Amino acid sequence: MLTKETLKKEIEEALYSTAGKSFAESDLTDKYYALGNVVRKHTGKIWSETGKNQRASKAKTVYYFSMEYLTGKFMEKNLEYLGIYEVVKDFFEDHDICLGDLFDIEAEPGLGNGGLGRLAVAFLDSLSSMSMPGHGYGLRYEKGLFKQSIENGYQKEEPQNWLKEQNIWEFKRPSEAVEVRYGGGIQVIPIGKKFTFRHVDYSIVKAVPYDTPFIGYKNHNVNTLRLWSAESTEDLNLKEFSKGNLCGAFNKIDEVKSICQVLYPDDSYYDGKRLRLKQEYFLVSAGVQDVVRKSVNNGIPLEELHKYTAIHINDTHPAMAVPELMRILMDEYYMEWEQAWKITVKTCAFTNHTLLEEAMEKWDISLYRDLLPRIWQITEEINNRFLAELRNVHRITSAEAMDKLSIIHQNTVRMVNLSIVGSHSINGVAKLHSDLLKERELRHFYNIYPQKFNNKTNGIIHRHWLLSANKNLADLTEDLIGPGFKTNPIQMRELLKHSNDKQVLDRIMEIKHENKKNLSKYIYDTTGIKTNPHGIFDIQAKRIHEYKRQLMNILHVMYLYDKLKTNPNMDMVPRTFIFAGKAAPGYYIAKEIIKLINTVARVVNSDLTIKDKLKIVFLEDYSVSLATKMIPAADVSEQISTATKEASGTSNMKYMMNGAITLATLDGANIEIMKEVGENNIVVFGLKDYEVYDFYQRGNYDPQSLYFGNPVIKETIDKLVNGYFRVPYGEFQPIYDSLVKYGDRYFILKDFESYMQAQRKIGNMYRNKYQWAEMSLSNTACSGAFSSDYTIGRYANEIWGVKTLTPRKD
Ligand code: B1N
Repeated sequence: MLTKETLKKEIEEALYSTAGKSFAESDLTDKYYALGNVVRKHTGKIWSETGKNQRASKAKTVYYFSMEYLTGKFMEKNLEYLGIYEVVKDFFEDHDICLGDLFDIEAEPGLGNGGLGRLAVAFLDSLSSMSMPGHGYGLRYEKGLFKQSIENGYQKEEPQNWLKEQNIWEFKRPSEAVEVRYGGGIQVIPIGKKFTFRHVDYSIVKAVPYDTPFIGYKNHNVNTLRLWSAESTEDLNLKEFSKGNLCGAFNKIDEVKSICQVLYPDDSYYDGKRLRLKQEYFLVSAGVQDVVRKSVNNGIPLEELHKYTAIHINDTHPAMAVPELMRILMDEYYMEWEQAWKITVKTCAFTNHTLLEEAMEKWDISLYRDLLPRIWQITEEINNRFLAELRNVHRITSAEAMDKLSIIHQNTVRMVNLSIVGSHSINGVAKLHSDLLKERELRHFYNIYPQKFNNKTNGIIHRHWLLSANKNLADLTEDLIGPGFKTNPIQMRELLKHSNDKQVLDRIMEIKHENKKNLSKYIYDTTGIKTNPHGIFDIQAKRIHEYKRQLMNILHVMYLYDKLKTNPNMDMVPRTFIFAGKAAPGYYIAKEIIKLINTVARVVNSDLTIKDKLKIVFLEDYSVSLATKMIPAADVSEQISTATKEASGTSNMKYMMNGAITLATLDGANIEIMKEVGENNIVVFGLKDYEVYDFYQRGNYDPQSLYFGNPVIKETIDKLVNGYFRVPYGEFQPIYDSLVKYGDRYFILKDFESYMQAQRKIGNMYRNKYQWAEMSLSNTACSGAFSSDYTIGRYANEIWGVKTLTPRKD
């Protein structure tokens, strides 16, 4: 047990060693680093014990390969999970220091774009909190996702330099560096009747690991997130230097450094860039080499690798783990193809995160072959053998089926196909999404490998989104049903027993009101906009993407504004519509949508005639920290993607847990949210998945008839181009055209009427305070099912074969 007295001593010692200052001399930043060092020390021992325990048991271990990790800040979480939050808080309060100010000093590593990267962190959190041997591999990008600011309504991007100050949580491990090879050619060397392959003339990049401890929740278990960083090898410098070619030497160093310079800012979009391919192979090669080396060092026979090790491929970005493992087993351990292939397939598992065609990775053969000649050779051989299997085992004769299935197709390598062929499991991330994979997008694969397909609905860290982000709601929950839900969140259902207790319902509304006041203050401090916490806070915070339909949301706001203008005395619950989210820097229409939201906001917020009944806010630079402020303050959660487009969504679950009412299309995990909470506690609208597919198949969607046939729609949309918002002529023409001229790809006009109706329903429901509070309570109560602990339980059982390993205290 850490007492205040020992903590005082430890912080003082840490201050002397890290800052060379006494407590009295030190500033807040010094204290942050000192506290960080104390946490490091306490973590280190458990970390080392966890490692020893995992190695000694030889328990099956999963390695999660992901190009993205959205960790959020660590300090608060680490204190909480180590069980020392209260004593640290007391200590600093004695010195009139608020812990929140200390937490603010930490830079947030934005090493991900959105849901996919946050999910990876949720999984590491759950693995560690359930004492399962599971570790993450990723890249240590020097610049995370760009920092967003809004200037004159437009998004501006700046590099996000999270490593500018020292990162207290990482441990560099130079002695565990490995070499990654690019370019060159392959020599075939006959040995007797066989061949071996020798990679020659390649260039080497050194992959140096930086480890971050992932602490489990009060369970004496610490796993590892290992992020690789690129460094040039010394002899490379020396060779060029000795040739007197200084420039050349530096150019090469720059080229090497560029690999981990920056995270690609595209969410659900494939760009086909050479540097991205280099990054992906860097992660895969360093990671798989590390997995094999650890296994060999721990005395694991490689013939049985799959019994001890699982490799998880998070979307197709690390799909080259398949040929890379083949390469290592064959070229470095002299295994035969057949044996290496069996082991590889049994080791690897793959998650698909999207059906969007534009997100599918298809590498140009020439790029792939030139950069990774041996990986290309192996990929080609995998495909040849796969095509033979299709003909000889599965008796496939249809050219169409062969065409769909082939890994190599029209001069590209299709990474989804490679991932499926090379894995024993493929899963989608929500029930609808997994069904659509089986029935539609990947049906040809499902026909030959039905046993590989399964669903694993996403989850969220309830410890973060409830226990930490909404302490008052967590405390109320504990008062009502005891503390069991903290480690077994499904118990939150017991809250339902209190749905008719007016005192409880009053408390629920009070807590929400407090949270809204806090967000209101943040909004005022950062934007100068005054918002009314007595009205509805309606939030849509996520990446800006056409399929997520922020455009439909703002069009509805434009319609409401118009109604208020014609009738300023209209009886309406005051509403604040809050947006946040980044657009990919090259995604023109998404950036125009940001401009539109800010334009409408400027006009509406400054219009005194509507008497503060309507406010619009765009909060800049959305991040895990900002989400943590916003989500507990939401009355309404906008989850309005075009059906079939959002694979799962995860913010939908976070809002639900915080008692917001979801305004939802029947897409992704919204459907499962509805099943859990019941149809009366969610508001759904819009086209269903099969109706969307029906329009595609018949090709008969006609937005123009809706535009010309419905005066409300026409008048609203015309405001984009008729000067109403006083923007330069033509500013929003591309948005207008996307709806009226280019076929409205995301069915905004089709769903608009039913969306407006749903919004009206929300407004009416909010007037009945107890009815609303009861719905809110039901949402929180039923959200426990979406804890990532349960998701990880299912991955562990049904895919990886990983089990809880009781922590051992030495
Ligand atoms: O993954 C999340 C899901 O909840 C979301 O519905 C889904 O959109 C998201 C290429 C992606 N799918 N694909 C990506 C990200 C970056 C990139 O370069 C694709 N992100 C998702 C978690 O399952």
